[in-house]
Amino acid sequence: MKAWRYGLVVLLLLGLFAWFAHPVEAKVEGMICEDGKCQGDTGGSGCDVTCPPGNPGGGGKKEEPPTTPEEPPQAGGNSTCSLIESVPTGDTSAKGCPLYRNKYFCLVGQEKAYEEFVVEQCEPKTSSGSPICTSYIWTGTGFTCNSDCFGFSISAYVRFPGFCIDVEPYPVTLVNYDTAVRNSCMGTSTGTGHLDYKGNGTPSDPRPGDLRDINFTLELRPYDGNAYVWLPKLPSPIILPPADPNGSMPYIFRWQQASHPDAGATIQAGQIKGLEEAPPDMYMYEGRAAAPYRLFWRLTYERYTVIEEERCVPGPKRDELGNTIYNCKTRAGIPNNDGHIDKVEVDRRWVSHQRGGEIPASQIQAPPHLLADLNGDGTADALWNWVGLTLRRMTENYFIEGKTYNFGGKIYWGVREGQGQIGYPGQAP
Ligand SMILES: [Ca+2]
Repeated sequence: MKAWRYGLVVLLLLGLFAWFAHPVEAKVEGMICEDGKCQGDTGGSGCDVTCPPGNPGGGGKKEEPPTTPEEPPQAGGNSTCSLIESVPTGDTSAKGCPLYRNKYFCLVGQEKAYEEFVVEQCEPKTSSGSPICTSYIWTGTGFTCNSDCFGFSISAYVRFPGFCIDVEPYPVTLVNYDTAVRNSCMGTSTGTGHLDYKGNGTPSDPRPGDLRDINFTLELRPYDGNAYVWLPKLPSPIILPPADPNGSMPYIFRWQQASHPDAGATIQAGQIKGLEEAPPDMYMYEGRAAAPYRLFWRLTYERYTVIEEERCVPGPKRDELGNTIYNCKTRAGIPNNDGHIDKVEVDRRWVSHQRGGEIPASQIQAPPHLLADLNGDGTADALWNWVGLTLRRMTENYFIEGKTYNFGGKIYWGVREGQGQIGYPGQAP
């Protein structure tokens, strides 16, 4: 094993130890708080008194993305690793969380290596000790989170939102020709499950503690706004910061090799639905793009609440020894105390409540290809949004042309030999 690999393993193990040793999952960034504390939640729920009131989503620590193509990693320096496989071991950690064996592909300079680490995936806990999402149902476009942790069952479905990679020239470019990609239109999505009423009473005759108008909302927000593009024969991934879709300069790169089968292009345009404008027998490079997302949850409801106030009520209070105590006057102007302070019901009404927070990606039971370990430390930092990818063709001046493509997270690109050719691909010379 080479020295840098020892270093990498030690670093990862140290990171894992720090992760196990500190209850980091107890602190969830971006809690929604009420009156400076979190409604109904206790330690381990992700709520604590340090979260600022009414300020969800702030303060999350940013993870460093993998080294960008412009700054290729040097041997002995930082490495880039990507999670390629995550398999449940069948065992659980000391904390009772399921253990997964994660396999990584790591790159340091020209050196390649596979690394394996066992990590745990815990769900955030509520005050009742249950995870926010008791179970997940993953579909091609999003997922359902079923929750039993609030004292009743409620589900919400959220789709992955759309995001755009603007491309030019597309779908065919030339060898050694300026080719452009740009990240724009990255969206946010929410999905809400609803219950009208939960409790022992009815909407017209409620009992104290009954809940109504319960909304459980999931929200997918961009992790940092960056999009990741992997293209064959190019330094990958290309990490694209968010751009203004109306004329912002894109990232420019050049292919050095035409998309022939001997260069790894094995699919022909005619086999790809939606690429009818390219010559059907032309071989295309196959790449992919995704954007990392964070998952947030929110529960809003009204609780039927007995409102009490301290009042002076007639008669004495008795203490533990049976003594009678008068400590207030029921009317102004009388010489002696004739009553005692006690809590008195003054009203019954519906009171709004809200709770929420982030479900860290490391605690989401998701298929491995959806878990984004952006810094290669063995812990997922985000969810990969593949399905929301739309490719938008740009004009040569980098304005949106109107033509779009959707290949479910894939990017097909044809690259022709450019010698002797003048003008843009697709145009007659
Ligand atoms: Ca990570």
